[in-house]
Amino acid sequence: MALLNILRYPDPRLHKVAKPVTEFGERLHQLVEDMAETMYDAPGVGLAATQVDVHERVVVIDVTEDKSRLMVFVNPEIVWASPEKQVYDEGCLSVPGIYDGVERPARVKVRAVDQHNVPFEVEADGLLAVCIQHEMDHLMGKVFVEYLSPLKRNRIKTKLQKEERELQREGRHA
Ligand code: GNR
Ligand code: NI
Repeated sequence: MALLNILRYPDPRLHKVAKPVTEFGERLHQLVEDMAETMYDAPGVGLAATQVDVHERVVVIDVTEDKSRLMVFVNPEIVWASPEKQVYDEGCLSVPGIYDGVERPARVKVRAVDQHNVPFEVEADGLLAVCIQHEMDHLMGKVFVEYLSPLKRNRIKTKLQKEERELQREGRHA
């Protein structure tokens, strides 16, 4: 059991592309456990391995109120996306304190395996559909602020860089 450090935008490591998982052993099981613990602690409704500086196709999601339904997606692929779109006010644990509207397909069908290499498919709508697409973007090195205008993105970058410098200062003095 361990809490993992979450990378903060604009860390360049958030733009690395994750590789497929090929080994379904103890190391993967530990990663999934630590990612779930980190997501629940944050708290967040999803976490991609990219955000904890592990560049493999692993995602955990739990969109329930009472944190009762952990979903583990290894090597996920979107096999269908609805032509209808929805706009959702997105946030990200790697972009703390920032929320803005992003338009994406309203429903998606995803194929993945779990941490034991057992295949499954889910058809998702609402927040789950948003979250799956948001997490799969992370695996491709994409952060949701890249859907916003360059002006908004630059303001966010400047704000977070300032906060990061402040955190570094506090850390040194602690
Ligand atoms: O916790 C999270 N909430 C959220 C809200 C709206 C749209 C997407 C998300 S995902 C986010 C956790 C996160 O950063 N996952 O990568
Ligand atoms: Ni995110």
